[in-house]
Amino acid sequence: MAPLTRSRAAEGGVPTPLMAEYYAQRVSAGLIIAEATQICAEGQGYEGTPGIYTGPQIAGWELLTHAVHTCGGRIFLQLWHVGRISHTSLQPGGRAPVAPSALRAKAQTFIGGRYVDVSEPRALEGNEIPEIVEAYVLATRNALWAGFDGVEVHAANGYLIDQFLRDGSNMRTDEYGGSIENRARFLAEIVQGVIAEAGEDRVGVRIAPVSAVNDAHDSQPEKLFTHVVEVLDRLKPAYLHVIEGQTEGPRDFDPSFDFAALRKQFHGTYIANNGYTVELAAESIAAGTADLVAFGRPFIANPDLVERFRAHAPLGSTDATTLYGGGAKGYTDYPALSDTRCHVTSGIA
Ligand code: 8OZ
Repeated sequence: MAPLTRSRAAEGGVPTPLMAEYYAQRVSAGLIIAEATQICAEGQGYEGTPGIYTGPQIAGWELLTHAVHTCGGRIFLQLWHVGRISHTSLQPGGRAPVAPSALRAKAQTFIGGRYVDVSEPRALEGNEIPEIVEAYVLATRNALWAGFDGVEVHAANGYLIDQFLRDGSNMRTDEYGGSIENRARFLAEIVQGVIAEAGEDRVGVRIAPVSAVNDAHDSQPEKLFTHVVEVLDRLKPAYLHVIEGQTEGPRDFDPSFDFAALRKQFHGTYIANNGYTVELAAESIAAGTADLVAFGRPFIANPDLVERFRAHAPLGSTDATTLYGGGAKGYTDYPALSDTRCHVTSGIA
């Protein structure tokens, strides 16, 4: 199950028993990658997203991972810093969001149930960068403490790491900007630090080489991501998770990009994602163009997606009005075909 932002955390970015129930309903996925979760206060860009840097947040996650494990599941946490995809009203002290360079993204975020333009960011000082790398390491320690089986570094979708990678958002003249090697340094330092904390087999990395979401763009994406995957292959995370098209959009967003070549470059597990049908997933695994396929959006309305695939049963459709924020409606109330799911609420509510 791919990470899905649902914006239902409580005040202070604290995960709730309702979130535990939602994930416990979906344990038949095999491996769940939990929603993008900010590693520090500055890393938040949307209302209602959870964090993994305070005591109450860790306690909330602990209850959630316990529910998932009790029901027989496995769960990684996706570590997130939004960088410039934020708004002053979500930032500590109402300050500007941080980014590699002071370039405002042509993108929106949601606050108070409405979409608003993101704020103008300020460029990070060189000495602040190691502090953010350290925040990823501490977040990893917190995630393992809270019982997660591992962590996924979110390097996709135009957020902070992706902002460093791409020349459309990184104008730095220090060792974190300019050449492709320099732009990939931030990601490399984070993955190295996170692996040192958790071990190779408990770390994954997600990238979105052709996605233009959140104003992500690069003049040479193929060259950039060839280097990125070369670096990652050396660092040996357990898996590389690749959005092979436009995020939340078409698979064939950039048909010229050679994902098969990227897959061959990486010797660990390759998880393919974006717009797969069960048939295409089976074909890709048989052909060796993927080791695993992650499904995201179909899991929203189909907690028993795997069983439905197996039974060739029709899939339930998603209510677009309850995707972000709110409570149980459109979150934990989607039915399974047969009620064989693990019920955990009474024990933990
Ligand atoms: C949808 C809404 C808000 C954030 C991503 C974390 O695209 C997200 C996200 C998705 O990676």
